Amino acid sequence: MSFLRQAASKWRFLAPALSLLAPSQYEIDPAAACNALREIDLSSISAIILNATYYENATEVETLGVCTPIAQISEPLCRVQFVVNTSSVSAVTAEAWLPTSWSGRFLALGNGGLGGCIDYINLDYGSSLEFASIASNNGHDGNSGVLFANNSEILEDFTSRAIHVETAVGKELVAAYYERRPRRSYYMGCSTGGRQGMYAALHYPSDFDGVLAGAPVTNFNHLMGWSGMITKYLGAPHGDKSANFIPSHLWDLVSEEIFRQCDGLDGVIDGIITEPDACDFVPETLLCEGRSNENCLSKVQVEALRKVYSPLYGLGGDHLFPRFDPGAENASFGKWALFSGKPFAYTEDWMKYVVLNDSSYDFSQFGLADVARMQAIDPENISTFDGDLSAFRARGGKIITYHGRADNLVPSGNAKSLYNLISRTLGLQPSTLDEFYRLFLVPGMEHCIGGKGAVNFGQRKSIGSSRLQHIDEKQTKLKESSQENFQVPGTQPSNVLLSLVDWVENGRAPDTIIGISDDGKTTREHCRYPWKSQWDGNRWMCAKEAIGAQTGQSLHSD
Ligand SMILES: *[C@@H]1O[C@H](CO)[C@@H](O)[C@H](O)[C@H]1NC(C)=O
Ligand SMILES: *[C@@H]1O[C@H](CO)[C@@H](O)[C@H](O)[C@H]1NC(C)=O
Ligand SMILES: *[C@@H]1O[C@H](CO)[C@@H](O)[C@H](O)[C@H]1NC(C)=O
Ligand SMILES: *[C@@H]1O[C@H](CO)[C@@H](O)[C@H](O)[C@H]1NC(C)=O
Ligand SMILES: *[C@@H]1O[C@H](CO)[C@@H](O)[C@H](O)[C@H]1NC(C)=O
Ligand SMILES: *[C@@H]1O[C@H](CO)[C@@H](O)[C@H](O)[C@H]1NC(C)=O
Ligand SMILES: *[C@@H]1O[C@H](CO)[C@@H](O)[C@H](O)[C@H]1NC(C)=O
Ligand SMILES: [Ca+2]
Repeated sequence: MSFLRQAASKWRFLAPALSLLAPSQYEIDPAAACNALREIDLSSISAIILNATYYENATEVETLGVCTPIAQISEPLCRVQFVVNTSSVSAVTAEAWLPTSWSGRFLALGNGGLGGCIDYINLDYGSSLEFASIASNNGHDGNSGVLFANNSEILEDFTSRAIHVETAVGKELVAAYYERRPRRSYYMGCSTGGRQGMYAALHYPSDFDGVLAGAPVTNFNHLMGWSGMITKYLGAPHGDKSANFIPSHLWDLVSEEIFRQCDGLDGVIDGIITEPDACDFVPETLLCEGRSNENCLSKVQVEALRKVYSPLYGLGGDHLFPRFDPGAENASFGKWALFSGKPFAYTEDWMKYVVLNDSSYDFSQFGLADVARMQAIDPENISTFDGDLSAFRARGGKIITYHGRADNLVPSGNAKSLYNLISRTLGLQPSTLDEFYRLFLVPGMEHCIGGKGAVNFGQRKSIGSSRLQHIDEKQTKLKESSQENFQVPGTQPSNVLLSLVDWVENGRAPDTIIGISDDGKTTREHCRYPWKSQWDGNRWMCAKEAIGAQTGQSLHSD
């Protein structure tokens, strides 16, 4: 096997100086080198190796943890499983997938929700793209907050420590296996993973050269508060016994009415509301007005909708969180998370196991005072709503962030708020901020993936369609995968992870990101905020002018 010789030839391509290394270094047998990692002593960094196994061929393997039983390995690699003690009462379990064909790059991966789940799909994706890839369980297994109760160490792993620890140990493993440290280090994650990436850039600015942060759940306490308030407006915890509750067949009606009022605002009736902030949804058109019709809403239900589609303000009238994006109500993933008449599970867990340490907490008491309380405590600095990226910027770090505009779990307004916070904090106007931080808003995309828009742009491994990815997360077997599935003649969707690499390593920043729809039929350029996606009669373009303006200046002619 030409293990390190192969790696070396890539190195030579990318970094000519390394061809000076002695040839003998390239003659190591990868399987033997992998087995040797079992004996490596990492006790000085509180880590132990559980196992190290070389996989010569694509295969399915059993996983660690409780989230998914089987993972796919697509390329030859050394799989290392390890545990790092982060305190006497907490530990992070992690895996490093070290591909035989290595680009010299390191990729750390994040988590989702309140998890707890090693991101096996992207370990496979990253290693297939020749990154030495690391993912952890974020300090606890599963996707609930129960273990946070009375244990600020496990909570700290989740809020701020696990990514830093997996990265530190991961880089040591890379050095041991390839006999050199990674040339460049990247991070990729979405949702909680997006927040973790932002946290790393803020607090560990030298961990990564590039961060890809999708739908980051920054301003976390207010997000938990907002989610809790939305469920309250809609009847939680009393479900269909509450007059505010809106049953699913009426949500279909609400969604239809929103699209009737707002789909065409962008000039194209396509089931996508390009700019939800331009949608001034008037729910009163759905009022029954005394009719005893099944297909209409009571005054109380319409009032609930008014609150859902308005921003959240605090007890003192201060703006806490943006509104639910009109059009996102029809998203398929997590569709009833906020509409079921039950408390949002993460908000309830956050109150019970973090804010109060009281598993008997009664959610019917939840209100704005609790939102203020969460924020005042800001448990282990979870908020991650800080615009001071100056240290990361000074090191030359780059951040790409993206957010779907039909995201029913985290409003896309949160990404705008963060962008504007950073701009304000650093005193940089967008054209200067864009030198290291770019936000791409993705019309018609749900939470991280999925939806009617051009939602695939390399933000994670594509498995035929992102619908299948949702199914895969629900523990079915992984399917054969290929990025090439998504290429249609004449248009190449972007790979946003490799765009980040190109930006960091070659200084070529992506002006736009091209996505392709789940059915493979539509591509569309996604614009970086504050540019607007605008239909010029023939095609979508990115324009500086407000949507609906007659003369948009094209991004490319800027
Ligand atoms: C981690 O903690 C466990 C349990 O406290 C202990 O058995 C183990 O030796 C520790 N590992 C390291 C590397 O310190
Ligand atoms: C290490 O992994 C291999 C392959 O899955 C397995 O056969 C072996 O039992 C594992 N060893 C330990 C100590 O878990
Ligand atoms: C890997 O695949 C090759 C070609 O099919 C086969 O010869 C080899 O035995 C396989 N290796 C393992 C470890 O299964
Ligand atoms: C909950 O437990 C954590 C960890 O022990 C502690 O820091 C916090 O003060 C506790 N909160 C309350 C309200 O008791
Ligand atoms: C909502 O989603 C369903 C299922 O995907 C679809 O059939 C329906 O047309 C959508 N409604 C609107 C208004 O887009
Ligand atoms: C946290 O500890 C307190 C004091 O020991 C206890 O009353 C409470 O039940 C614990 N909370 C949880 C959720 O275990
Ligand atoms: C949270 O932030 C405060 C204030 O900056 C700092 O003193 C503390 O160490 C931080 N905690 C963690 C877990 O990072
Ligand atoms: Ca439209």
